[in-house]
Amino acid sequence: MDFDQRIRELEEEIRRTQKNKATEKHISLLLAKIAKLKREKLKMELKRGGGGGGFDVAKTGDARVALVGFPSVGKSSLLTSLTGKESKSADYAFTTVSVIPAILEYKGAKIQILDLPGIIEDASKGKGRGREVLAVVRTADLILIVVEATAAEKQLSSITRMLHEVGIRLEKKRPDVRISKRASGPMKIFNNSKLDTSTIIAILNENGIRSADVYIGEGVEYQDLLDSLDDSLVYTKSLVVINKIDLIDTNTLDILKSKYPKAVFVSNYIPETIQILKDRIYKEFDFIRIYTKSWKGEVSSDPLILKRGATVRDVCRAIHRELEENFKYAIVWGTSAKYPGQRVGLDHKMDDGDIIQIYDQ
Ligand SMILES: Nc1nc2c(ncn2[C@@H]2O[C@H](COP(=O)(O)OP(=O)(O)O)[C@@H](O)[C@H]2O)c(=O)[nH]1
Ligand SMILES: [Mg+2]
Repeated sequence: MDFDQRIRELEEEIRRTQKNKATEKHISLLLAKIAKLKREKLKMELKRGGGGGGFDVAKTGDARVALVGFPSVGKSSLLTSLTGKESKSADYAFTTVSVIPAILEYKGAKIQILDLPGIIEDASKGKGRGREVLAVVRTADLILIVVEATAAEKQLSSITRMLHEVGIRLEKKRPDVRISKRASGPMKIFNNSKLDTSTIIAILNENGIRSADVYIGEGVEYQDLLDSLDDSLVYTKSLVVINKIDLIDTNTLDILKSKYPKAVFVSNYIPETIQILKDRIYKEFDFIRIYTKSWKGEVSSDPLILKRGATVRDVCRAIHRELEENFKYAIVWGTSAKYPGQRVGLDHKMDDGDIIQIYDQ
């Protein structure tokens, strides 16, 4: 089947349809059909594009960051600035395209950074090796969208559109929709949104769901409902990095800063900006550092890196599988302890910078 053709036809039908209350259901159904086709198309292409060619890189470290942007925006230079590793940008720009991994060590965390070949316009439609690049981007915990200060707006909108096309949702929480399928019986819809319940049922039917308990949260839109039916979507944090600020004047920089208050403004030639970028990357993960103390009383200088909210149980798991099973108690120093040297159990929540001594059987 020609997916693109079918999608275009449906999109054309939507354009032709008057938008009002009476046609809302019809349009939503067309959208559902489009979403389904795009999903099938993406699955097929990911299968085709997956594997080989230097694109599979083992995940190492505490988190993975992908550098995404057009060619020549300075991704490889950024990799070098952040990690000290040469990415031989010129070499592979013209010959092989591959993924270059390097480790950024910051505050004890080891963050894997992937330098990817620049994605060109319409990479999401399969041009160049864009599809494979985007397949790797899907595996990242954080996406750095790198654009040039001189073309920030244009590049940003085009990159975000491409990421959306390949099923990557940026900075967005999963929609507040819960569906538990049942073997038989009628649809039970708990609808707290403004959406029309019969349209919701029609969309679910269109996706092969005929019997289920469905909860739709407040503020859910049709696109959210469609997204919630799509298990190929990934929800990934992102950070916009506006590079080469050395090429623009301070006025232009100020305008950009007010336009993109959350973006990080950098230049590979201004080390302070790279330092700020390292810090912003680290903060995105909300890591906490836990120092272990041996029974001899020596505190490790190399912290364990865990997610905020981690408990003593998570600390045990990070050290050794069996430690949790043989756990007796732990002693904690730091802000999570009521007093220095508090004795705690597996469910005790740790804080950044805490020291822990674990006693097992
Ligand atoms: N002026 C300026 N040039 C840069 C900066 N970063 C990279 N470049 C230059 O931009 C070109 C492309 O850089 P490269 O890192 O290979 O880009 P990539 O294709 O995105 O990996 C090279 O000539 C770099 O020297 C920067 O911060 N400022
Ligand atoms: Mg490069």
